[in-house]
Amino acid sequence: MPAVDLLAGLREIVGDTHVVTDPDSVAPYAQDWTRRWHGKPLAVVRPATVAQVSAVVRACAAAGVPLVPQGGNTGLVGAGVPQDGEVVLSMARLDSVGPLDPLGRTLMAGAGATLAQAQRAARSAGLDVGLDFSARDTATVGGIAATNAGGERVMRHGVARFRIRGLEAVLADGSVVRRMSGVSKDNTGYDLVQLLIGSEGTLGVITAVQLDLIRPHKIVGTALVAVRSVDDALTVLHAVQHDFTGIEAAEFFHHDGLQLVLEHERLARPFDRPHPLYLLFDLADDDGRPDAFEELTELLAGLDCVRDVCLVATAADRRRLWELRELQTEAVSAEGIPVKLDVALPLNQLSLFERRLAEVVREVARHAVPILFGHIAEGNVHVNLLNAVEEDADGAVTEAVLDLVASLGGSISAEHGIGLANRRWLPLTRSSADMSAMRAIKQALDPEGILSPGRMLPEPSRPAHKD
Ligand code: 2HG
Ligand code: ZN
Repeated sequence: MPAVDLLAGLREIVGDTHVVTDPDSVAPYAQDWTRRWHGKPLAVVRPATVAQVSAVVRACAAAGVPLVPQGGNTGLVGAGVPQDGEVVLSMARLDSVGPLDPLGRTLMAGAGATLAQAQRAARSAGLDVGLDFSARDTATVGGIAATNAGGERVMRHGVARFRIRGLEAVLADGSVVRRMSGVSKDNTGYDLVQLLIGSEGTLGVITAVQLDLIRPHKIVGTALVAVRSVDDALTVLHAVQHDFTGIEAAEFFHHDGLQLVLEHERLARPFDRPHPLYLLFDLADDDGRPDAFEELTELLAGLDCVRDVCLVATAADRRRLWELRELQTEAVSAEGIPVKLDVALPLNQLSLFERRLAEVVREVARHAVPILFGHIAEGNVHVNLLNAVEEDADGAVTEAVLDLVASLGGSISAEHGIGLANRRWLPLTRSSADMSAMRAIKQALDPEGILSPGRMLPEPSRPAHKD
């Protein structure tokens, strides 16, 4: 089918104004915000209902034109960015939030609802989503499900797949699967919900999500602890976890990352003098100890490896400390396009990884400036390498770092996914048996390769664009 016929068909399904082809309006959908991933889509299509999504998928499949679902476009691995000639299926208009079931503790949300919208709805009922990260105002619930996103609350409440009870999705043939009974025990056949979570748009288009809400604990305080090394940060975390049950989030960043945030965001420095590394954590009121704040102050003061502490309780002060961590991504991007890697190491390999990383980077990209930060409780390090994009043109820098990660028993993709960025490196930590099973799943659910071809798995054959 010629492209003009497909566009006419798509206009009939979603209405003229929701098939976008003029370059200025297409631009925000065609590139990710790091500016590393971009393509020239045939069109951006914005359906408003699951029936429209299904009809769009059918029309694209009939025309042999691949499509890529897109949520808030906050992904970092090119999974939701179009390649040339693809249709972008924007989920933005499927943004309903609710209903919320307070008894079963679930919240329905359309794929295009933002995380912040879902959080507000849950909090208005005294509950919470149990997921949080800095892109909350833009990242969508569908994107979170499709990428199995992580973030800051994972140590307590798990990654997205633990926070999702059910979902609705359109498969490559346009059929709709809906698993949203809300029943938390359901062993009826293969778990398609869990299969679709983290499939990055390659197995189906997630149109709605049923979130599994948590009962939040009150946060007693937030601590920023200055230490010398990642090992010291782990020692502090371990000591706090020994004495308190409710550690909600544990993050780390280095001096150079903090420096970038302070410069770019014009924020006040947290301590009079610089320190090599910072541990940031929230303490929740699980134990119901009335003096928890004072007890934590005392505990931290008694630890030899602690060089300085800032412990705060008010919402404004807590926000101020969290900004030092959450704004690292933007501060790095303001410096230039980084090589971005998202890895996880066993905790006992974390300090060795940091040491070896410095050597490896010096060897392969002499001018690179590594900025490391992340979610320390899961050993999840966001490796941002500034001044390394050129040296990484053929993947040499990425390969060197990911080889190191694999040799230390880590994960080459902790929470950002595979997308286009990491597909080449999958065999580093996935056996040929793994790869064959994944390919078989893709082949069974999307035999024509219509959904996000080339993401996740290297693409064996791509359907030709018939125009
Ligand atoms: C975060 O934890 C995000 O802030 C982004 O996962 C990480 O920019 C990054 O590398
Ligand atoms: Zn992260």
